[in-house]
Amino acid sequence: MQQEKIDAIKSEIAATDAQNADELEAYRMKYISKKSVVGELFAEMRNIPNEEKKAYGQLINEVKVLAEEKFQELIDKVNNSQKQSKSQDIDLTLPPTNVGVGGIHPLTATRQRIIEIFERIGFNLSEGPEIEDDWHNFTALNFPENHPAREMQDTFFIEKNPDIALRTHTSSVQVRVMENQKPPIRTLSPGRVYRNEAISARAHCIFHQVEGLYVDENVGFADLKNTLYHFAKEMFGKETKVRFRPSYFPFTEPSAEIDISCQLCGGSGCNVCKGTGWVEIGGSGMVDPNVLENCGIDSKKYTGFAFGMGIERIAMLKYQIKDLRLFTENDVRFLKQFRPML
Ligand code: 2NL
Repeated sequence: MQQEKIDAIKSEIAATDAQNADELEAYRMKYISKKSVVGELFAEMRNIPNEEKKAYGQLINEVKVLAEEKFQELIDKVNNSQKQSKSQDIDLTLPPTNVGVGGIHPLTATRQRIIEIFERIGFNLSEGPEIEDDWHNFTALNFPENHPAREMQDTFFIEKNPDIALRTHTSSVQVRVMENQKPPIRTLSPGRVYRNEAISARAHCIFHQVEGLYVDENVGFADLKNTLYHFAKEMFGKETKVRFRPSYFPFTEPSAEIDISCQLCGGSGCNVCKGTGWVEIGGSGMVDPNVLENCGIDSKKYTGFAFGMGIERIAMLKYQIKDLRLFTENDVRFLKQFRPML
């Protein structure tokens, strides 16, 4: 009699299924809780004759274990099917989640701005090789045979052929332009340059330069000053003052260093300008007649001016960046700060 009842409950349990939390709860009420059919089997114990109690106890324990195992099985099943239906419920028409928009590297932004300023006053762009020969990097530019810049500590030469080197400035590009084009020439040469320097906050073996060259009839020093005056105000703001300081370069005569009023203190003196109120942004000068002749341009008919600036230096002044190494470390904490410049 009891045996039949127990077998019936066992097969009922085995046949039970659950699709969701409600059906799980119904199962729990029916087979697990105190008032469940299994609970009733335990309550029945007191009506069982003493000599049968042991066998009955074993039987109902089996039912209890079976009911609990099935319960766990059903819980797992419902959980899994919920996970699955979640992944099937993806709405492909929803807009994507924000994956984070990249920014423009400060050097790229600075280079683009410099190009924009000069393009508007008639300069085009020119490019040349980063691996140069001695002629384009030094000799055509009036560097004497024994000039210190040619020495090993400044230039990366190819050991087996010292006629080949990594360019130390983009003037080599402008030599190539003059060799291949006739005046008027108004060109801007941005690019990577290399010097054999110990890496520090202020020096790097790779950096970026932009050089400008203007060759035509009747180009004078006033044109040079006005062009760079215009550039400084466009780049750093209308309040910026410009100063030209006599200097020396092998390829220009006369030559001048270009200073602007300090961006940080406005000229009153601080530690960025070392109390002078001025910071250097580059060099310039009238192209030496020897250089024009070296490139096949008649120096009696044509004159020209040229200038060169470090892009890192301009970016450091504009954004108050204190260490040159930040440009190449690619630390996102640094790069993220330039995101709004998109
Ligand atoms: C500096 C100085 C300068 C030039 C670059 C140049 C190019 C040719 C002929 C003559 Cl093809 N000059 N470029 C002229 C004066 C200065 O750069 O301090 N650069 C970072």
